[in-house]
Amino acid sequence: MSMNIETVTGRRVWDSRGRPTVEVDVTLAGGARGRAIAPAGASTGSGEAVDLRDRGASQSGMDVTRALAGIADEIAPALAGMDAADQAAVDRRMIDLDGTPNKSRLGGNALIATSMAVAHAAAAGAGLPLWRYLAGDNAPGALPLPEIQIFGGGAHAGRRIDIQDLMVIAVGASDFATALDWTADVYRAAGKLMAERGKLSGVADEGGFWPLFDSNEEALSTLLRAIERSGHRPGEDVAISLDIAASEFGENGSYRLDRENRTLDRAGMADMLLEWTKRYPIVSIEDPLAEDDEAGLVEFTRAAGPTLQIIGDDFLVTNAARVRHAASVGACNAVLIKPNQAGTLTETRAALEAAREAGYSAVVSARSGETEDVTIVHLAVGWNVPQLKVGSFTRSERMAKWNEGLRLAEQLPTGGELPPRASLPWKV
Ligand code: 2PG
Ligand code: MG
Repeated sequence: MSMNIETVTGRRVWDSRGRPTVEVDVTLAGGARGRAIAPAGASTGSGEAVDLRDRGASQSGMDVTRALAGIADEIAPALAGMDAADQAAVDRRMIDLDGTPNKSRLGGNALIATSMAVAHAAAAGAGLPLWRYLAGDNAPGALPLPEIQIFGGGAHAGRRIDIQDLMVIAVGASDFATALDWTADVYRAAGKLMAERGKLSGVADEGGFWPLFDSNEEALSTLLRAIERSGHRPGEDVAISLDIAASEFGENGSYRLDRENRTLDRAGMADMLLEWTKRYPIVSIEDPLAEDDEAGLVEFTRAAGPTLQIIGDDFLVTNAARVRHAASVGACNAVLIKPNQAGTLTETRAALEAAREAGYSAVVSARSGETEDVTIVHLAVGWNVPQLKVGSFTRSERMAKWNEGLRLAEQLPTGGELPPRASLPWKV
């Protein structure tokens, strides 16, 4: 069956925040089809591939007409006739066509939707599920350990609290389905606690409870209480992980905590987080300091790194060169892998390989603006990535991914088995 690309068609669809986004359909000469949708971030790193928006009157500037025009006028003709099985060549063609260092001309949204749709079409042409196609000659991995949000904050909740994601990781679960069961228990317990305290007020962008808290630490202590209430052992069964998303409120080594009406310097910020790791069962912290605070990240990693997972998101933006640099200076010990930060699957994969070479762990991640697209679950399994972050345990753009994991468990020779604990970077 011919794997040559015949058509590439963009379409305007809507994401979980009710904003327009880009969907791409790819057909191959042999008849196979692939489809993918670009997600969108709210707390974006400055080094990410640019999400091309019209900036006109339509949809408050968020419309994607220009990104779709680029697909129709330039990307589709350039990819026509290319071999969909040669992902690297397809992605290289789009990178060259765009011609900018940050994909600002054709848009990272146009490129990633196309790149993923090509992979889907190639997998369909090969008669394989995407995860199996991506694994190639490598043995398929285990399912990734879920990292699931209970409270949203920061840019995903009108900055109601400063820190962005308060999440749990079911570190004691033996399989994927059990990890989801335990998380559902914690989510419900957190909802009851909020209701009892008169603090239940809907959900934030990724489905975690809206954070009606008086301080950042109140959110943390409520999360601990919710784990206890759920009947699971804090730290042993279910641990806490945080995405501070510090670039949102920190610059030049200074961190403004609006909720608490105080400003911390780099050392003060690091001390606050280190203190929390002593008092709460925290196994992972993402973006503890801002993307411009490499010195702070190096110091923090030196202080906490041996027992804590420290993930670079805004700081590393799924970029292989940045990961290599971080490893050379000793900043972070894990990488968030978001395909749309890189802009193509080939570059996403390169960032993951750089992480592996550096001995860094990796977490495949969704964005705060998501859709029914479940490609990232296949990437995590096919590329053997040990962890997956897709937001909370409500809203179908999130549940679609967790549910896809349950389906993949049935296809994997290892069932729903999770990566061995020893392969993860924290001590519990
Ligand atoms: C993050 C993501 C997901 P956003 O910061 O890790 O929580 O948020 O997509 O807004 O960058
Ligand atoms: Mg983040």
